[in-house]
Amino acid sequence: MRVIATHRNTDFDALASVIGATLLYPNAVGIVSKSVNTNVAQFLSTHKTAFNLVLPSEVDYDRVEQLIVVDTDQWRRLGRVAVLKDRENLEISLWDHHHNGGDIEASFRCQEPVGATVTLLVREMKRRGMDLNPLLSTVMLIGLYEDTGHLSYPSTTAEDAAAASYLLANGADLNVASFFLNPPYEDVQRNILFAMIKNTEQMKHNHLSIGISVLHPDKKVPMLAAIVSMYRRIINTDAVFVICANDEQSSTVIGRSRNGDFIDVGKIMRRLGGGGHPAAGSATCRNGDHQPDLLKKRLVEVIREQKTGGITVADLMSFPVTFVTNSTPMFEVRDLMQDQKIRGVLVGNEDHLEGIIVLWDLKKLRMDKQWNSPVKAFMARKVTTIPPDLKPGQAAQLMIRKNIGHLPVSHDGKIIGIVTRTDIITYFYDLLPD
Ligand SMILES: [Mn+2]
Repeated sequence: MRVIATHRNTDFDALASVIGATLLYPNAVGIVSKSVNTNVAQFLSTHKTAFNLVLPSEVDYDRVEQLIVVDTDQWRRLGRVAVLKDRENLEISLWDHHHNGGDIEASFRCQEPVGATVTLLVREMKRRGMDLNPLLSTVMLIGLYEDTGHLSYPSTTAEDAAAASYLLANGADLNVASFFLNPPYEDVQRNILFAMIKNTEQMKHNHLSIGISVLHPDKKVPMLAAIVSMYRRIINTDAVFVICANDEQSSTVIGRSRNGDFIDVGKIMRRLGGGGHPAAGSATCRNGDHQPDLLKKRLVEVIREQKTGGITVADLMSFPVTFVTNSTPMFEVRDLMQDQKIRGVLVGNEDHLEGIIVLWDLKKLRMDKQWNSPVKAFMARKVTTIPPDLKPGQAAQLMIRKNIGHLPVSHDGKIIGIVTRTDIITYFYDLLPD
């Protein structure tokens, strides 16, 4: 007997991968547990008879000779199917786009960092020249769109977009897809969103803002993960973590990050026994030593341990910085900008920043005699400075929010450099000279 299995709390990529695998492995039956995301449950309630799917309890595990695992590489996420863990002579194939360093040892392995597991299966379907029917194409497109945020998450690759194209060419229905991708919000979701916002505690870590909210809902909340994403956008922090008490026995933490390079949610969730991607993840913890409030303490500890390595503004900044005194006449400032090909000049000195004058400010001069006026008459006195360990993306956000193009870098009260829009653009578009 051949079976296909995936992780509990089954999302659409997992379900679509199970269904897709039933085509790649003829005679295989797909196992889908009862613990599935709400939109997956809604889909199954109307579509399950169209596919070769069974519940974990319906499988005779003694008769299983081949196991195909999709969308996870960890035994403990397979629920009941994990009874096969120590089975001898079990042939295992694995299809996954996560790299969670899991413990499933497979003789065949297709594990690559693409946006969705579906993409890896589509690659194989294309290779075999298979034609998909519109129903199957639709299911797989929903899985692909859900895991890539409609091809917008940073984890999305060109191959994901090509897979979407293939599924659309095979008749995937976008009306059906959007129905299951955007289930309507009802009172229960709105109330839980309000509770999340109300209970928010904010913390800072490495200049990043993080919101944490603990919830004790009286019953299971459908679409909680989607509400957490919305919550992050509303409170507009770099990351959020929502701890939700499920019942007496367990609590679930769901994390979402604005940018997985800043805060790797998947990494934090793995420390709590869960998993996920840099931008999204979750963990379910037994309450024993993890009552919701203790779990929160533990979560904060794990967050505090995270280092944000990699490039910082100290790597991008220009130095030494050009300073003028506050009595420098404006024509000298203008000439200095022209000679040095810079758009901003700081006023004061490295120990005492008095202001900044930028190219744009020169337009304020209406009369010729004003060119002899001191720079202090035209400079901006409120200057936003940044610490050297800020990430380039954070500096960019600050520039956008404040609509400024120069950020002096300050360390121990001393100005040690300056970051400009050009530095940021050069970095983000990889335009640095080799
Ligand atoms: Mn997935």
